[in-house]
Amino acid sequence: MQDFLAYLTVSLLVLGCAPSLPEGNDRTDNLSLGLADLANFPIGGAINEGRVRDDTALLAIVNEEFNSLTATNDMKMYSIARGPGALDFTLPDAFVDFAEKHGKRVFGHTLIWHYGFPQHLEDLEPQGAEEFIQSYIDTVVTRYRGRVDGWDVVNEAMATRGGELRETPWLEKIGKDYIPMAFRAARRADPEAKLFINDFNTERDTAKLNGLLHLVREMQADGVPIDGIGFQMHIRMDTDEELIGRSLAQAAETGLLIHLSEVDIIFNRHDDTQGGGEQIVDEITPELLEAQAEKYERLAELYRENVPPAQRYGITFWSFTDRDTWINGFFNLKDWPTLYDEQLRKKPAYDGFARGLQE
Ligand code: 9MR
Repeated sequence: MQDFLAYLTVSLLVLGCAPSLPEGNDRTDNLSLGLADLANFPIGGAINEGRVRDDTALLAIVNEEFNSLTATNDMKMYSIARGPGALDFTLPDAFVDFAEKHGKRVFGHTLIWHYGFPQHLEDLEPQGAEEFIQSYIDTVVTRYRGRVDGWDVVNEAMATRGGELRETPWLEKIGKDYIPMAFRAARRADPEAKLFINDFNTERDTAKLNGLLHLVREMQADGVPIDGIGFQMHIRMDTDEELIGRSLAQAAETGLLIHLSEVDIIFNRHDDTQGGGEQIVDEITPELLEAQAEKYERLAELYRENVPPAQRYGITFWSFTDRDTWINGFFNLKDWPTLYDEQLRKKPAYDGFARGLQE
């Protein structure tokens, strides 16, 4: 152990940095520094337990690089409220056990979302919908009390574009109150868990960000327990960097935690709808990979420049390999949005992001 510590100290001196090893992060088998070691805030990845269970290469990345994990789908309502019967905790239990076993912070995604609205709830009247939200959140959040550090309580509450609320079955049945109701239920079930509202395109759609921040400020004024704002941060190579910085700074003015919750960076375009991709880059080149590295570097810097240290909940990558990325299937594209290539080798993007954490 002495030798190991001496070696580690020398390595850190050689590298000119002195990161602290996150508690419980099982990195003692490898002396190279992972992203979580380089950052002074948590670095996370999104996975499903079933995907990583038997995939040693993916598991190695998880253990080397991240100290926080989000379930891609394992903790969604459609994975738990599968039918009219009792809730099914097979997938989330396996995920939380897995994350804990590997010493990672667990982030819960997501309690209330329009996508995958359970079919068996479609006929619920307002009262029944309210009761369902309260009891669903109570049961799920209580089950993982003290084990899940934070929750995306409501995901994508805002319309895809602009500043209005999204017309979801929850809004239709309950009205705007479904949002504070969900946060209050989550706080009652776990007073310590950090409660987030999470959305996409808010770094670049100013009207959407303003709408979201208006909602957040209303909640704060009404004493609704909200702790954080998630920027999914599915961005493109041409997403304006100044605008990203301003948006983060504006959100940070609320005093809440800021989570970059689902980061990836694409070369192509889409219209935010399933199958709505527009292939403008057919082939990846070293130049493009280098440009992407710079974008990842800048993103890490923008987070550090615009979010005060106490408000940095962390940066989480969404299906963080080009092999597993959701982008290609969802938008019907061929893209290269992540830090790892299809063979799970580090891309220049990885080094760029690592630089951005340290400068
Ligand atoms: O990556 C996720 C994909 O595997 C699922 O099929 C899909 C529907 O549950 O959700 C994807 O993740 C989304 C996340 O939960 C919310 N923000 C957008 C993400 C990409 O669609």
